Amino acid sequence: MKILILGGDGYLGWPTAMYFSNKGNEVCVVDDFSKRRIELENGITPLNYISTLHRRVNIWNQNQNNPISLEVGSLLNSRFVYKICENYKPDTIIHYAEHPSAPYSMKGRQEAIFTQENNIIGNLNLLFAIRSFCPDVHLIKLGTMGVYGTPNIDIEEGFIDLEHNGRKDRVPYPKQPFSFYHLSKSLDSQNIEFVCKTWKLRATDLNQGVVYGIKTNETKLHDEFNTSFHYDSIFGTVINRFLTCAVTGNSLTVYGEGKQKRTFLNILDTLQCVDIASQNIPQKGEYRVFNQFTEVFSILELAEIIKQQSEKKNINVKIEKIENPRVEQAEHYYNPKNFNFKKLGLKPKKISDVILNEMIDEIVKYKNNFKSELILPKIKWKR
Ligand code: USQ
Repeated sequence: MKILILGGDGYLGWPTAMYFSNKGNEVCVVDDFSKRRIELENGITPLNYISTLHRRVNIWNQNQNNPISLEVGSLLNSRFVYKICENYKPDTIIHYAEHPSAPYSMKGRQEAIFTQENNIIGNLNLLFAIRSFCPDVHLIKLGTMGVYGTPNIDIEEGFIDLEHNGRKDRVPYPKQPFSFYHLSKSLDSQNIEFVCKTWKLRATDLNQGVVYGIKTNETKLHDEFNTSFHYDSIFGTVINRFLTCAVTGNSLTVYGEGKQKRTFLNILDTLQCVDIASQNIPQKGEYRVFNQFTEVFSILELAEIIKQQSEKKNINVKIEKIENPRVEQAEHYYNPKNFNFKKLGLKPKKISDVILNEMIDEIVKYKNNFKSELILPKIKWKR
């Protein structure tokens, strides 16, 4: 399969590129390095050592049978996107090239606009390029569970059957996003659904939960193949942050009472899900949504799991409740469904096993790079 991976320098993009290349696919990675620029602007560095994408690709190509190709450019540049689709003619496009941080998007006007422009207009450029140059391609776009919010009813996979005034219909599941970032992910999804109907494209939207993890089978092949592991309050996701705090002797920063619930999955399960999605190709004109997560916890439950598992390695952990910088429901019903991936054979990892067997030891290796000033959240949802 010819696979274009947009956002190939990212936390998920680079491991995905190696994973699919290792399976014998022809892979091309595309990135504009805008996440690295935001890191620089905000004084953020990942915990582990990260090579340039060029170097990672070079070393991969010297050591592995199947080379990866690399293109540098932004999805905001429509001519670049057209050229890539015209020249490469992919069978599958895995679209990770959207800004991933809810706190960044809530920092101010400029950051909100940048996030939405990059994510929505970049995606639109891609859709037009697909229509012109590769209309049969399978677009797999990374979405987020955060588009659903925390409604007081079960969360279905993208669509819900409704009965209203005696009539029935199947309609898109209501969106109640948590941030300008999550809003960008619902607007790009609507555009994709619309063009699948109108232009007869085919797409899978992966509404993914919060990812954790530091290693994949391929990152282990060479020191230069690390993927970026963030623990700061802008790019670090909660489990990665909590574990880094635990290992470095800092308190776990539970926002509010920690009763808010979220969905989670390990980075290896992200790879498995994207693989499963790529092998099960939708019909022309079909837009489908898979909820991509394996476990559900409240933030306090998560903190307790991390404390218990860390103590098995003789690491003492303190949990501290701090004022929640976000506006989110403090306590709520939460029952999201993930039948699609289960039906297609997903074999999930368990958070407690991954933490104990892998993550703690790996974070210990890099603990001297830890910068305590990156932990406390500085961006607030309300002024
Ligand atoms: N939280 C804490 N303490 C922390 C950090 C976070 O209590 O130190 C809480 C937050 O209040 C929130 C939850 O943990 O309720 C998750 O926060 P997060 O920063 O791990 O995740 P989030 O901002 O929701 O975004 C992350 C990724 C995003 C992805 C999303 C999936 O950055 O790209 O789309 O997870 S989801 O959350 O399902 O929408």
